[in-house]
Amino acid sequence: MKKYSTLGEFIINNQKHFKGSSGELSRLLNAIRLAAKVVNHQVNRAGLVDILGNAGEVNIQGEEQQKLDVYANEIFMHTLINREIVCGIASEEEDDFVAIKGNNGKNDNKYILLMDPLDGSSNVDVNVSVGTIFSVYERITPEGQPVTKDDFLQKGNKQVAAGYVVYGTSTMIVYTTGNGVNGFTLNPAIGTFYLSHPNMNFPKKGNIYSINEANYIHFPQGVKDYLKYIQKQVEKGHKYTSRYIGSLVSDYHRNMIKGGIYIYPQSTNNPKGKLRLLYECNPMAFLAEQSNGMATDGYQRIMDIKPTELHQRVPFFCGSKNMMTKAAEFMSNYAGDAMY
Ligand code: AHM
Ligand code: MG
Repeated sequence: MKKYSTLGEFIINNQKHFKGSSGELSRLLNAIRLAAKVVNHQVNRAGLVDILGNAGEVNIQGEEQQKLDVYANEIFMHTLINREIVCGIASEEEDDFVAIKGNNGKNDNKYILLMDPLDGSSNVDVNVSVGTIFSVYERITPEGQPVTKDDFLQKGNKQVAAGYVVYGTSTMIVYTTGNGVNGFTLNPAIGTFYLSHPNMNFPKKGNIYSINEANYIHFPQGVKDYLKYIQKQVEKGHKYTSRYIGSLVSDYHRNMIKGGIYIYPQSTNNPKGKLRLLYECNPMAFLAEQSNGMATDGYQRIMDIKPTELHQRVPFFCGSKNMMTKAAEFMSNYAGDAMY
């Protein structure tokens, strides 16, 4: 691999590693790359809404403004549908999955895609990073037939590819096809993503914990005990620090680079947690496991959970192995509370 490869070059190069590859996955990743650039452009204009018009209003160019999460959903849906490269899409923004027919009325494509088109979108108003999360599976229904819900309710361990786009101080695509994790940074001047973070890995030892601690009183006892353990370690002089953006992609991205744990547990006010198994937790879990990290619901591996519904929520623990192992120890003391 050349040192400064672009995402386009990298995708083509990577295709060679898949025996008998038809190039379908490469085309799918290329479509995501394109949609990401379009959404990035719009996210960067978010600060101008007061000038160009608020969501639902008509701006001075006579265009109706849309909420950014609705816009991102439309861009990703249209890009993938127009290119006829997937047979079905499920999105956090849609009530049900969408089955896609090709021009011939059939669907011969083999992949389905699940996504959260703009995660953490409430952060847009305050100029904080947001992200797109995606997850790819091979269909289980025969090619040529319409997809069914079963195609989407596969365990995370069946994922073929997963990744995210982070629209931050720079815009990046980070993804895996099951062969490690690589990150690409957008050069906005020419609209090209360059391989900037090859072979990303969680540091062996993390020291950042990311959790919405305002909910402490509602947390399971295992989480409370783990947080107290960390704080006692700090008292003894160990260097732990708390960082919580409230934007999963950004919190995950920082923790993968610097080492840390992200926790969104079940709680008395959110008995199943908040995050969605299919659109958020499974893709992040695949990335974590491909980069020397771990992801569980506090007790079991996220990617082994059999989904029962599209918008299912699960508690989510994800990060560096040392912190995940310690958190699991505290959780296991209350394994009887495991039901959620
Ligand atoms: P969303 O899909 O409605 O944007 O919610 C998901 C977001 C995550 O990005 C973030 O980690 C979490 O919700 C923050 O939740 P909270 O504000 O309860 O801490
Ligand atoms: Mg979300």
